[in-house]
Amino acid sequence: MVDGTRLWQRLQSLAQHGARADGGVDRPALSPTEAEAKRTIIAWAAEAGMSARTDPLGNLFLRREGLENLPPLLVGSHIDSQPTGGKYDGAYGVLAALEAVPEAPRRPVEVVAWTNEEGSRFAPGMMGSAGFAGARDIAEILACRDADGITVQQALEATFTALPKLPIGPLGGAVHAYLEPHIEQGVVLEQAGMPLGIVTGLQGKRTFAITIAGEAAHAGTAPRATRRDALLAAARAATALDALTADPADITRFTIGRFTVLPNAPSVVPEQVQFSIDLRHPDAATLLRLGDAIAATIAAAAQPCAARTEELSTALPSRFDAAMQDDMAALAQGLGLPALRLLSMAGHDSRFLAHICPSAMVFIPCLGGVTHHPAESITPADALAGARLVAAAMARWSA
Ligand code: HGY
Ligand code: MN
Ligand code: MN
Repeated sequence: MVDGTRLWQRLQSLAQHGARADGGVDRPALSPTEAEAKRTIIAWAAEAGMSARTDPLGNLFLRREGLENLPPLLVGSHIDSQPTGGKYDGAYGVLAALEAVPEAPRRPVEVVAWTNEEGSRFAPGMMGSAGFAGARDIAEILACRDADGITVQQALEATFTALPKLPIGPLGGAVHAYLEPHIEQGVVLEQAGMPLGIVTGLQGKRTFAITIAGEAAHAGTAPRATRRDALLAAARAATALDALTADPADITRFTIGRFTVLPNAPSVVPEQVQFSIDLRHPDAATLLRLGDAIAATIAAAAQPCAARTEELSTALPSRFDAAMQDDMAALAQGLGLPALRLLSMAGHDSRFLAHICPSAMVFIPCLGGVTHHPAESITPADALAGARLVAAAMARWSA
């Protein structure tokens, strides 16, 4: 039986791992704070008689054995956060799943917390789910470095050392189906006055790493005529990309979220700028057209500086399993809980699980659509409603 009070208390308790003074959460992937959060979740799972294991990518699995030895139903999300994150992005999905696990299912049920969904410490994101689904090369993942030069491999070893009793199982394996509960991170449900969303799919997303190479020079003596100023070149490129992705219908999402200048000294003409691009669109052809134009747009605008565009990830729009959506719509109706079908504008680990098994998502509102922000908030009533639907779906799909 889903206990809304316990779920709410656990959401607040988990948020203490990486708590920010402003009420938000800063819990980087494979960090000591994330390892402590895992320790807390493992203890809660043990109270419910569930076992815990991890895998070579640090994904965390909490398992309820089934009456029969079948491929498990997998339900969960992630517990890493953005540096200025909220309490509920990802964490809600893991804790709602933990709250909703049936007592004696025919099919095993596993609650999962994927490694590095956010892609903030290590880019790109969704490493744990992509590696699990065989969609990314493991060696490439392990070699990724954070801003301090620490590799995923080294961060994993630190996490395994912090949790020495946690068995490390194999990577991947058969999965019966996957369900990801998550906050909407938009305002559609709130504006519709709906407590639940049944997600039809994910919009497409392409991410890029850009390097603009200029030449360091003295701010006082270097003539403008001979300068190769990487910052002004990057500014021209950003302006040109803004024009490229301008969209009167306001559907295209173009973001430069990270921008670093070297040597970042007030009296030195910048010699290098690196910046990120996050491009999203629900239409595959538009996403391809705009993404394919990025490199040439930057190269032209950055002259006389040199520009390098590296695509980090490409994910076309994806659709979730129609039968699972219909099941959830019927279950929500049976629970007397209104539910709206909607496309997800945010990316989720379900993108990769959908490559290997029938997958679905359920949303609850987050107030004002505020997310990836310390003020992210949900209501206890919506948290409970979501967990009740997850419990009904888990019971149905593990029977
Ligand atoms: O970026 C995303 O869409 C996800 O919230 N990490
Ligand atoms: Mn998330
Ligand atoms: Mn997020």
